[in-house]
Amino acid sequence: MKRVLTYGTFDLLHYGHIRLLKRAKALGDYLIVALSTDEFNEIKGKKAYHNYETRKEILEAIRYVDLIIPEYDWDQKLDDVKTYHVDVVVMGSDWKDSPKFEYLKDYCEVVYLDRTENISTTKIKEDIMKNLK
Ligand code: C2G
Repeated sequence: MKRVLTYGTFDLLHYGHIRLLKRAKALGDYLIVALSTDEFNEIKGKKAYHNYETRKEILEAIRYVDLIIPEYDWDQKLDDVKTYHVDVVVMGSDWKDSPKFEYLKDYCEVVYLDRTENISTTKIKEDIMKNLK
């Protein structure tokens, strides 16, 4: 049983997120998503449209996702890898070579998958605002 772990806010779920989750699951047999809490989003400087419970409910409906745990701190990742016996941590390429992930390479595989172009939660919000004008 190869266990995969990924992190994120996953707000206003879009096909960039879905493609990340699909490819992450394809790297193993069991995908854990560490979902940023509302409090951690504040630390990240992100204001999600949906709160944690709603973002969790939406993610639970995605066939690739097997377990959702809270992400509440930058420094919980190594504990997560050990607690859940994670084999692979996967992130989009915007995180490539980030010290927030690279150190995990001593404990598990770390894989960066190409980020899907031309879609983001920010772009969705901006496009909606443009169409309202
Ligand atoms: N993503 C992607 N393509 C996009 C948008 C997002 O592949 N067009 C990926 C990101 O690279 C990330 C995941 O989808 O791996 C979730 O994206 P966000 O919710 O924006 O996550 P982020 O705020 O980067 O949180 O501790 C790590 C952080 O919690 C990561």
